[in-house]
Amino acid sequence: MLPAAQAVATNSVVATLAEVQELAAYLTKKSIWVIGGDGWAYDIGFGGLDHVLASNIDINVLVLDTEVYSNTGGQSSKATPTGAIAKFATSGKRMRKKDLGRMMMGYGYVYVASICSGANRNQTLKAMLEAEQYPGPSLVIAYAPCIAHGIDMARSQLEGKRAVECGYWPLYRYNPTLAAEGKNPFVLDFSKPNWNFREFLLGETRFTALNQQPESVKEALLAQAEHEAKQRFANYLRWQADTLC
Ligand SMILES: Cc1ncc(C[n+]2csc(CCOP(=O)(O)OP(=O)(O)O)c2C)c(N)n1
Repeated sequence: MLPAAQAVATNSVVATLAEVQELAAYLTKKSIWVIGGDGWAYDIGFGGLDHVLASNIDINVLVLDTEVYSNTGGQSSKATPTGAIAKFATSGKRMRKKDLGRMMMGYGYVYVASICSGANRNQTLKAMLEAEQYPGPSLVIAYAPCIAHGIDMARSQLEGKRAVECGYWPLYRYNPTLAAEGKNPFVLDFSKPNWNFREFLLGETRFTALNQQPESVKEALLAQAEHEAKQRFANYLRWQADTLC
């Protein structure tokens, strides 16, 4: 842009543009980050989020996914997983968590990452840097253990680690730049889960509250939650193996 302006500049503008040229090293790339919760991203702000991510602009979105509307007292959102107790889902959510990352990967030109700092700081950093560097829209979904989960918040990083290890929360990066290089854009960042899934769920009061339900209901919801997580992991393995993603 500057050389083109210099080519047509006259009079005092020439000196001004020369000064701009001299100071060019100080003109850094503007980094734009939008930060919001799951209630906003998955539900009430989804139309806007979808519109922005479907655009061609270089913008980054970080979703702090507490899996409930935390600020207003823990109402269930579309990010709330099967079986979790929340307001408006007081007997345990009956439907699965919306897969926002998968939806946005469908565009093919949106950078998408699922992260959890308690489980893997290196992957968290990598994803944030890649999102920043990607010259289009980026979405980073971060697992955010919350007081509404009924855990000891002093150990929230450890809870995140457990969530990843048992297959509850996935770590992945989908980078359209790799596809442009003929490579698979989908990278799975966690190895085979230990599937201590139930143990993990029953360590949080949002799931132990299912004890108030008939045993058959509790059992069905816990089994459904685990089945969905296994299905999701199987999908990730397929995508990772797929060279034509
Ligand atoms: C369109 C709209 N509807 C409702 C509200 C009221 N409101 C304020 S904060 C909030 C909860 C947001 O939850 P989430 O996005 O998950 O963020 P968290 O509180 O978990 O950080 C709601 C519903 C709002 N601000 N805007």
